[in-house]
Amino acid sequence: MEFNSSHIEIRKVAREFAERELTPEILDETERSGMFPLSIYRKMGALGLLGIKTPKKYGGLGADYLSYVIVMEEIARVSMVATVFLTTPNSLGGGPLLLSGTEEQLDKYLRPAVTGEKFISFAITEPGAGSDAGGTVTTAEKDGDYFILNGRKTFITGAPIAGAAIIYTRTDRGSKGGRGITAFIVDLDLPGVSTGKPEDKMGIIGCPTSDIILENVRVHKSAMLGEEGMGFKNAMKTLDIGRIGIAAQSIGVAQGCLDEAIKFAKNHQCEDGVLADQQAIRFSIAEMAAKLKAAKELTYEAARLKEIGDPDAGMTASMAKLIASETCNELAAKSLQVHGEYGYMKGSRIERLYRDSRVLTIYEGTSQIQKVVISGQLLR
Ligand code: COS
Repeated sequence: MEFNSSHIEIRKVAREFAERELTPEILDETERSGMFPLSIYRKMGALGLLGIKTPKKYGGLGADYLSYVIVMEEIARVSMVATVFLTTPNSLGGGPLLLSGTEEQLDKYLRPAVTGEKFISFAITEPGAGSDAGGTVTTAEKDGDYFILNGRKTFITGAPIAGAAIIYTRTDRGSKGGRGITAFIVDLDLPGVSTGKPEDKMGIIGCPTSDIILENVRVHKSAMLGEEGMGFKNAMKTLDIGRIGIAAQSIGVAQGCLDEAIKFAKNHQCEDGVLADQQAIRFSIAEMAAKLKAAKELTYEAARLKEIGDPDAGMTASMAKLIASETCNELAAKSLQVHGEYGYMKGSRIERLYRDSRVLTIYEGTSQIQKVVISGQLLR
C-alpha cells in the first residue's frame, strides 16, 4: 500500500503519542486499577484521534479510513486497551449516529464523543442474541410520544462509564430476525437504566464491560435513531466499518508481539550466544513477519475499498478482520513461545499482549461470523 504525506504524518503523530503517553508504568497501573486513565483518553480527544474520520462539522479531523487504520495500528502496538477507547467514537459509538442520526442527535452525542467528554456504548448483544444479532428480544413499546424500553444488553464495552448507549430494540413484537428492530440513543442516567457489575475479563483490562439493564425506561420518540424497523441495517452497516477497526487493532497488537519476539531473541543469552542465533527462532520470526505483512496489506485494502464505496467493501472488511485477528492470535502464541517461561510469567509484556489478543477473534463478530458474511456475499 502506498501512503500519502498525510498518512505518513498521522502515523508519526500516533506513534509519538503512544510512546510518550502509554508508558510501561501507565499500562501496569491500568492493569492494577482496572481503569485506563481518562486523562489520556481526553488527550486523545484533544489531539483529534477520537474523531479521525468524523466530519469536521462535528468536531472531527475528517480524515480517511486509512488514517483511522494507521492510528489504531500504532496505538494498539503499544496498548490495545487504549484503542478500545479510540475506536468507540470513531466506530461503534459514532458510526450509528453518522449513519442515521438527526442534526440534533449528532450535536448532542457525537460532538462530546469526539472530544472525550462522553463515552457512547454500542448495545446490540443480549444473553440470547450474540452472533445471532437478529434474535434481539429487548422491546420498545409505543406510549404516545414515548417508547417504553425493557430488556437486558450484555457484554457492553464501556457501559459502566458511558453517558449514553445505542440500544437496539424490537418495536414490532410480531417480527422475527432483523426486521422490526429499531435503534434508540439512550441517556444512561434515565430512570430505570442500570448497569450490572463490571465483568472480570481476561484482557483489555482498563475498559470496563457490563450489562445494561432496562426496566420500563421512558424514552422520547426523538431518541429514535433512524427510521422505525431500520435498526438492524444500521447495526450491520456500523459493523462493516467496525471490523476494519478490529483488523487494525489486530495488526497493531501483532506488530507488538513481533517486536517483543525480536527484542527478546536478540537479548536473551543462551549457551553459545543469543537466542536469535538459533535457526528455529529465526524461522519462527520470519514466518511471523511474513504473515503480519499479508494481514496488514489486506487491512489497508479494506480501508481503501471502504473509502471509495466499493461494493465489496463490507466483505473485504470481514476478510481483513478474519485474517488479521487470527494472525494476531497466532503471533501472540508464537512470540510467547519464543519467550519460553519468561513470557508465561504475569507482568511480562507478551503475557498481556497474549491475553489482549484473544478477544480479537471474538468481538465485533467472531471469525465464524466473518465466514458467514464472506460466504453469504460470494454465494448469493
Ligand atoms: N449492510 C446493510 N444491510 C445488511 C447488512 C450489511 N452489512 N447485512 C445484512 N443486511 C440486511 C440484509 O440485506 C437483510 O435485509 P432485508 O431484510 O431487507 O432483506 C437484513 O439485514 C437481514 O440480513 P440477513 O438475513 O443476512 O441477517 P441474519 O439474521 O442472517 O444475520 C449476521 C446476519 C449473522 C451476519 C448478523 O446477525 C451478524 O453480523 N451477527 C454478528 C453480530 C456481531 O458482530 N455482534 C458483535 C456485536 S459488537 S461486540
